[in-house]
Amino acid sequence: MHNLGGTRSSQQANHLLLTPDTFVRTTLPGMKACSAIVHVGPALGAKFTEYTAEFEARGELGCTPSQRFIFVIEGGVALEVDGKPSELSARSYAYLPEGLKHRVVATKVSRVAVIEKPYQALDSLPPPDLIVSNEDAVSSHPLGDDPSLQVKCLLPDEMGFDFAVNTMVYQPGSSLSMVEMHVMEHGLIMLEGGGIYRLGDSWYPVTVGDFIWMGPWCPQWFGAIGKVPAKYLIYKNWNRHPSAGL
Ligand code: UGY
Ligand code: MN
Repeated sequence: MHNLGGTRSSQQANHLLLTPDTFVRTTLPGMKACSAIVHVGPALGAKFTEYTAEFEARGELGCTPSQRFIFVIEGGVALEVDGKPSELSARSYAYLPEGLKHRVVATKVSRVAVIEKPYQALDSLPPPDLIVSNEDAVSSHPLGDDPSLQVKCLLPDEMGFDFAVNTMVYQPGSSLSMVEMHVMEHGLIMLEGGGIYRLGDSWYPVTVGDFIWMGPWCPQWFGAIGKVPAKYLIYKNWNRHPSAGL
């Protein structure tokens, strides 16, 4: 359905909304029986790359020169490090430090969010180690003093990590308490429900399956609408001086 050229997708100077009707699939080097919907990357000015990998059963991801974070949206994959496999089911995730040889092979038809970013080392600290976990094993905390907005930090609160990935769950009718404007950029995948996202000077209806990139200082606000909670997976650069890497 061409919808007469209409779409909710929008590309602006400091933000991007991508809706599934505009997704284009590609194959990245090393992928087998797997394709990537590249959501954002350096071509747009982002300092990270995020894509959804869609696997056939026994499909495989290629390798990356960067550190990598994977989150299983649907299905299941085997992560192999040093010949040892770990089974990752829905909501499982892994942090793979830069240079760690690994394989990600789907055990069934799967969708996996993939975030890759060149590591910004600190002289004072060694880089982080491999993490394999599941969102269900992480406890949540309210954002500010609002219990209707719960956050789970999937990576430890340690300076060694130069990015954070969180899930945020909004009960219907709840919202961010302020319009945020901050140095960090975001990559966001709507996992459940929907609502209204303010990005820059526009307000967008958003729903499960959408992707959003917010550039540094992009004004942002979200309110959950509907009968089910809204949930998203959100990346941000973190723990580094704003001038680092210049
Ligand atoms: O972590 C964050 O900056 C988060 N509160 N931003 C957002 O949800 N748009
Ligand atoms: Mn934010």
